Amino acid sequence: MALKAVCVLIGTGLASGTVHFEQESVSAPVKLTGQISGLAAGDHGFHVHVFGDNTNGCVSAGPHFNPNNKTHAGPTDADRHVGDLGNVRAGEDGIAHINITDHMLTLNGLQSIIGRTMVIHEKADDLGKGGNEESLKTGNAGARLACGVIGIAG
Ligand SMILES: [Cu+2]
Ligand SMILES: [Zn+2]
Repeated sequence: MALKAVCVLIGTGLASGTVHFEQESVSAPVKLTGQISGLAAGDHGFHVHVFGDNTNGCVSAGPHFNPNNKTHAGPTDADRHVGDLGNVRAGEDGIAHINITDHMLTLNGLQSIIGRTMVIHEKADDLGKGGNEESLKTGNAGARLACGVIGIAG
């Protein structure tokens, strides 16, 4: 039976959206679909952060989900944070359509992302190639525009 999850992202500004997650079997890749609106046109960093805590807004979600103690990178890199999904691109209408298949995320087991937080950022993620220390932690993606806790979906 497929595992399903959902995340509603909200913030203090205009950005908001919904992301659906589906995993066909326990070791299958995770498919993400949905959209985020209210964005500036262009690329925006998109990650799973470690804590499902939004008590002080998106800041409380902590750093990128990184159970294997790697440095920050892009979604196609072998060594990356589990939460590193790279960028999503908003069009001139301010909407980013999400259609990602990721082989490192999982909705089950010890490294499950359920109960953690999805964050959309102000700026593009440099995927660890920015040439400075921050690039290897956050990708220099800037402020957290909107976020939400990933929950089990029916
Ligand atoms: Cu992030
Ligand atoms: Zn990262």
